[in-house]
Amino acid sequence: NRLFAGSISKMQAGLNAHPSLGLTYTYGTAGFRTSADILDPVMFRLGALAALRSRAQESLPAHISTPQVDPMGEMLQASWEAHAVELANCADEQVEATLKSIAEREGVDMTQQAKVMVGSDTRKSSPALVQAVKDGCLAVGAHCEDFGNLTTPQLHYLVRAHNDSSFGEPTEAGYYAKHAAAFKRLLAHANVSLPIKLKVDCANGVGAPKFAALLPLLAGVFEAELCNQGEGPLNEKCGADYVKVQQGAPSNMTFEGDERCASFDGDADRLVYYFQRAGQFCLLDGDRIASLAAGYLNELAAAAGLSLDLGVVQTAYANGGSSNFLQNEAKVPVAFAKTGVKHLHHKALDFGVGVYFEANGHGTVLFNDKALKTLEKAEYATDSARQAGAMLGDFVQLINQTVGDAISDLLMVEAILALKGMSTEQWAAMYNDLPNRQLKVKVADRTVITTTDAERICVTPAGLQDAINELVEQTPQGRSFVRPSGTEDVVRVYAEADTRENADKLAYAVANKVFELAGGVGQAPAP
Ligand code: G16
Repeated sequence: NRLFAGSISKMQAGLNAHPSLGLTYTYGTAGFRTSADILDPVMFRLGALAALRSRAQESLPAHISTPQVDPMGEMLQASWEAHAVELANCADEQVEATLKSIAEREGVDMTQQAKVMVGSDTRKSSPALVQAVKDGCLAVGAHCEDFGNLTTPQLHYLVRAHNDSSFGEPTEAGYYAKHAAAFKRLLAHANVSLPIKLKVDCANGVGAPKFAALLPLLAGVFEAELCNQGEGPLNEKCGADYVKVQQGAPSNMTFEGDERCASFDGDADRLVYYFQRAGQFCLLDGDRIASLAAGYLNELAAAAGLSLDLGVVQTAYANGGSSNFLQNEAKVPVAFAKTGVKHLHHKALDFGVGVYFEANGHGTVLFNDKALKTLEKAEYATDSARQAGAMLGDFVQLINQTVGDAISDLLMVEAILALKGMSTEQWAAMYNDLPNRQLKVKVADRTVITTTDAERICVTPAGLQDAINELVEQTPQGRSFVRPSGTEDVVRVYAEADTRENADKLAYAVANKVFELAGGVGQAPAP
């Protein structure tokens, strides 16, 4: 009467090798994020859960990265997040019963084949965590395929391609071939001198070797000089998050004049751009990428004579300058979602073409089924309309629609700039960013902060939102919000205003209110 008859000994052996540490794990914004040395039992259990998820989808492979799991290559479905939390936190003796109960609740047929695909990054902790996943799969009789080092979005691509052959070849080489071919088809319509040149900071992460592997396929069309290729620690003084939060260049990268540069983050799912204007560092973040993509895809749809219902999804972190530009100048509908690509992705599917980007550079463009059908069935009145329709089709191929992908997003940006004949300077001139500042506040228990309205309003602790309102009212073009991080043990504070000085002043005043009303620990925030 046991669920995993015949594999019981493997389950017990797995539990013996990956025993519970008696800790409590939370799923947060994007998976179980904590120190690698306490993740071993979680990865073992998630290996087993991914196998169940695969069986729930009639043997379609599921995957584990950090660790979001889903057979269509998208982020794990919300109900399964709850299962993951339940399984990660039960006692060793309860693991089997918990898996059985999840299988029953989800109607999983345990006689189905199961396949799990796993990838890893360049960190020293990866091999042991991958082994834990493999043991979890083995414990429930599932096949696990280890793809070695990959960027997070490459793994999402592989899972999707494995389950849907129309998406692409389910190999790493297939990923490069698909993206390179679509990029070159688009570039054939551009009137710019080739090759396009770019400097790319790879955050000392897995994006470095993976992007390098793509470059030979783009020879003559696109060249990139790579920095921070793994010689230093991951994300340290480099990478998209550092550049965005510090609003300055990464280390080990020098650039002059209007040279265009970009930064990936450690697992290459985020992308930001920058250059210098009169010696000043100029950031082009996720909001800029969204504005560029939304504007251009709308232009193409109009040229093709198609109505595709394009919209943009942003979070509270979106710069007020970008939201204002999109809504009032570009006349594009904007929806707001909570932080975390899983929330944006979901909301973006409400649009025919859903452009979603977090300001931190994490995002992509989704073409929903209705939009894809419109494209497929389109009848064009003129050759130029037909060409615009074909180019939209090439963007469908170029963009990794499973999840935000720094490599694919970079190619999308470069293609749009080339097709529009737009310089970095002109891209930056689309709208003006309001000066902004992000801070972190350490508190005893960050769950005392609760929010509503896509995290733009703070509900508890009592009095905090009133205090924020008062500070915002005193600040020209002021806006500020606070939210508990879902990946770090801190409260995040965002503020923007008419000037750098006012944005900093507002951010520190709000951070001090958080410290005072939400149980701050250590030193009060100070510039
Ligand atoms: C993850 C999520 C992002 C989110 C970020 C910060 O990024 O995937 O959607 O914006 O964490 O989240 P929080 O403010 O809750 O800590 P990444 O690049 O680490 O996967």
